[in-house]
Parts: sequence; structure tokens; C-alpha cells
Amino acid sequence: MTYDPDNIFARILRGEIPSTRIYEDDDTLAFMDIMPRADGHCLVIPKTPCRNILDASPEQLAAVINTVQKMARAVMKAFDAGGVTIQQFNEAAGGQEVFHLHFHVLPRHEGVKLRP
Ligand code: DGP
Repeated sequence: MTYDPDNIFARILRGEIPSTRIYEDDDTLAFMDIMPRADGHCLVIPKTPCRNILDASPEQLAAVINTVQKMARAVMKAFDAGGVTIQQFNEAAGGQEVFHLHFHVLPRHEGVKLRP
């Protein structure tokens, strides 16, 4: 599988599409999901090209998961959540819609279901 440099998240990284950025470092970017399934639903991506977890390098995975942990702590605090769900999809058959590696960070409250 190849990497499409014009996928939506690549365009967000280049600033061609607006997004609500909440965190950035040399290797990763976090921004709010445009179709949030929970209040505070955000996404974490590597800044370098990567289609999904199947072609990610150890360095990309390490950088992204570290930012996922930072964002999990931050959104739990910001949204007074009792827990956090981390989701990640690979290829169309695995539920992936945007083909740039991303992790969903979803703050959760007891008894509250994710929106569809
Ligand atoms: P998936 O590939 O199935 O993990 O879903 C992609 C997610 O990306 C979905 O939750 C909606 C989100 N998304 C799609 N397009 C945009 C966009 O233009 N901006 C933002 N912020 N999020 C987007």
C-alpha cells in the first residue's frame, strides 16, 4: 500500500486545511477531530509520511504513542473525564478512512456511550 501525499491529514500538516491544533512537537501533531464521537475527541499523527500502523517505523510509533499519552492525560483533565479510550484503524477493511497514521483519543465518562 502506498502513501498518498494529498490525504487530508497531510494537507492539515501543511496548513492547507484548517484544524484546531492542540499540541505539536518536532515529530507529532494533535488536533481536534472534525466529527467528535465524545467531547474532547482528538487525533494524534506523525509529521512524517506513514499510511498506518502496518508501515510505521519504531521511531514514528514511539513518538506518536508518547504524544497519545500526553493528550490522554490532557483531555481527561480538561473534560473532567473518568477514563479515556484510544482507537486506531488500519486499511479500509479495518475501518480506516484517512490514510495517514492516526490515533483517536476519546475522553470517557461512566455510562456515556461514544456517539456514532
Ligand atoms: P478513521 O480513518 O476511520 O480513523 O477516521 C478518520 C477520522 O478523521 C474521523 O474521526 C473524522 C476525522 N476527520 C476526517 N476529516 C477531517 C478533517 O478534515 N479535519 C479533522 N480535524 N478531522 C477529520
